[in-house]
Amino acid sequence: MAVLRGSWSTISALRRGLFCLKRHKLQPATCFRAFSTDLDEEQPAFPGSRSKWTEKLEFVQPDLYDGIPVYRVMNRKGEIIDPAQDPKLDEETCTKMYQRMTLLNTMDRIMYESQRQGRISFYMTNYGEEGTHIGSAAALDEHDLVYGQYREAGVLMWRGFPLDRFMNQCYGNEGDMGKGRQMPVHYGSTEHRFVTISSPLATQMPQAVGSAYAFKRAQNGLCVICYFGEGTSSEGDAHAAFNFSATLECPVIFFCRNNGYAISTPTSEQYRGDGVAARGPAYGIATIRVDGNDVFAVYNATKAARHIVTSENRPVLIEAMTYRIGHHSTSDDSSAYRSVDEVRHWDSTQHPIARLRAHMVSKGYWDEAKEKQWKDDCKRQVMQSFARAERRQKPAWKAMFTDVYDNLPPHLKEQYEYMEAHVKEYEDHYPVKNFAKEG
Ligand SMILES: Cc1ncc(C[n+]2csc(CCOP(=O)(O)OP(=O)(O)O)c2C)c(N)n1
Repeated sequence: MAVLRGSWSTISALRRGLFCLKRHKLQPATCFRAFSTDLDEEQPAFPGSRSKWTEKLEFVQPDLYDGIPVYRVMNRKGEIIDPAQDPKLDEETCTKMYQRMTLLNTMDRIMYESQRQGRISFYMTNYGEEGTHIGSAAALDEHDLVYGQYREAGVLMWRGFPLDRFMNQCYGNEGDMGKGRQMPVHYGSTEHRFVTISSPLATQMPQAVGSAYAFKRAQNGLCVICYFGEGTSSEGDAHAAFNFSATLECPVIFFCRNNGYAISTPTSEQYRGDGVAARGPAYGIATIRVDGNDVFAVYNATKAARHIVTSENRPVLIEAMTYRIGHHSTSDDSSAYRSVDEVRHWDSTQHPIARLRAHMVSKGYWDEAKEKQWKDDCKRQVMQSFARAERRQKPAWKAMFTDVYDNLPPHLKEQYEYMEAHVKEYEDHYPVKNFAKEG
């Protein structure tokens, strides 16, 4: 082998080659060629590239290819297109999927209305994206760690986070684990392996990679899933997370919900490339684009992704194409930037819930009678939970100070004493009876 000629430089080339061999699981011939001076003429040996020489002066054009295809299992009517792709989920699993998707939908309706009536300060609905939540959550191990953005309540719902805890958090009452210190929909639960939501976009992404690296070191066979919107993928932190996950070879699934809008900014104004998926290969990340309104396609893709990330210790990127049917949040009015017809189209022809229901009806898993009974039951559950949350007191104001540090620092102690005196003096001006006494 030409590369073995010479002395010291050869040995170091060999060591580099062996390292490269191990790292990239390459065959010796492929690997050593990269360090052979003789063969440099045939193939460039620059560190960090895998290309061939060319004498054509040509720019790589972004529209060279048709775009990454969208993987699907069902058509719009809920029919399986290729039987080999049917996940063959049993009646119980399909029913659980359908019930969680519709429960989420019902909770969204009631909470959205309650915000409009001034009962809670803020809310974000998940309309149209139910398939991305339930399909992915169902394919994970319940101990896998979830980092969400804010529009992934269905993942928590799949894991059994009770309705009362959703409501308590949105009401910021004394039953809220965060004691009212976060905005509504900023859920978190250690028990359900769901890291508390952070408002600043992409915060969760480098953090998810850090957790995945820890999982890799612990060799616990688990993975991390990190959800984010396509708008968030433009944040610097998203790029840092992608690159770190690939270079550190971390078991993390990046799950992008591409719902067409970052508040009022449509995807056509967010990027010029082939969506978010096209960035995956550029970072050395295995990537798939999937129909996010097809719960089975999301399930299959996430299951396969989980297998790759846990067995090979490397990241995977899933771009789930979907559509945000609701407004961005209760602070938004989407009729200002998109047409009612556009929304109606997605709602009436592409809805993930309707698609799953059509499939279940064809299998004999679901019918009109079950639908009616479940609808009533679902609404009753949500209304009862909502009424319970509304009746509960607000957390004790003292918890603002006492439930942060183990030992209260002097500057907070001073503020605490000031507030205590203030509330006492102006007791009649504050709704103190609505607040618990002790935190
Ligand atoms: C760092 C940062 N910049 C801006 C915002 C304001 N903001 C909140 S949500 C949002 C749009 C995010 O869009 P996307 O990631 O596509 O998620 P979607 O809301 O569509 O689910 C923006 C700009 C923020 N929360 N954090």
